[in-house]
Amino acid sequence: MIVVGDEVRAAISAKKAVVALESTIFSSLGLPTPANSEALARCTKAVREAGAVPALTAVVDGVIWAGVPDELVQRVLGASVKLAARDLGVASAQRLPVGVTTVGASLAIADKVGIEVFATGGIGGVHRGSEITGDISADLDAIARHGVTVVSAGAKAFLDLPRTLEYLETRSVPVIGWRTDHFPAFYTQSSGLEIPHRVDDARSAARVHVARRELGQGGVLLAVPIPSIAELDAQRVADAIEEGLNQVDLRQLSGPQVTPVILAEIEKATGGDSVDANLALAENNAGVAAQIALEIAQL
Ligand code: PSU
Ligand code: MN
Repeated sequence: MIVVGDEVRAAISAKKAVVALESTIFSSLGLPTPANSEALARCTKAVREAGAVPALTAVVDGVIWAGVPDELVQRVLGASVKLAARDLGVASAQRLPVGVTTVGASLAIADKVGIEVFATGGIGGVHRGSEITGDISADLDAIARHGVTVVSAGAKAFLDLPRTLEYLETRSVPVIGWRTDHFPAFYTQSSGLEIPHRVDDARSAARVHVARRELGQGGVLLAVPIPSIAELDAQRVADAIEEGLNQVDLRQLSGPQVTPVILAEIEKATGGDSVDANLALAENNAGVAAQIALEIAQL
């Protein structure tokens, strides 16, 4: 069963701006405690200050929430079961006590309840070595399928970014730079990879969203670089990623176990700076998403 939180339901029916949020990033799988709850607080504040309503998605006691009520948020923050879109129906039918949503799961929920803008830190994508493992995040197909504008600082830093962009092209997902011509690299502003489109303000992003909706096409990936003040050193990040990927190899990890382990290694290797950067970019994305949601509401 899907339930829309009271405030979110009122906002949707009044055609006001709403921004959906995934919950994996706010759980221990995405960020260490207490950075995870700080991230949620900063993201929801950024959405509200821009004048929109945040809709946190998660599953609690088998209920699929769009707009988790305050009294359930602590349970979501403490969750350790990650739910992709394919897991939602099972989690609901089997009354899973608590699970956090990926980008893809969150988009499925948002689309179902009529939320058109979503924010996160970084999306999943094509993993390095995918030609062997076949590991391509279901987030990419979810963006293609659901008519939601996805605001992120690109994809997770340790992915195969060129192949991720190729895959998005294959699935007809427009990748649009926010005030940039290059795909961001999560912890750094640019991967050096060119992307085909750019917008320089929220109104322009909203117009693209509406044009796609008229065409009956799916979602858009809006790639927003990390604020320059929060950017990490590219070489340091590359070294840290190397370290994380080694761990994954050594421990022979695969599937959903990969991300949490690599993120933890990057945190270790950067002395915690990666966490600060992650919070800054997520907060920034939430604010940009809220501005776009407001513009869409006005068009
Ligand atoms: N980006 C991060 N940390 C994360 C994720 C993304 O920096 O934890 C999460 C998001 O919820 C995303 C998911 O949707 O990982 C993708 O997981 P997978 O690669 O297993 O599809
Ligand atoms: Mn995967």
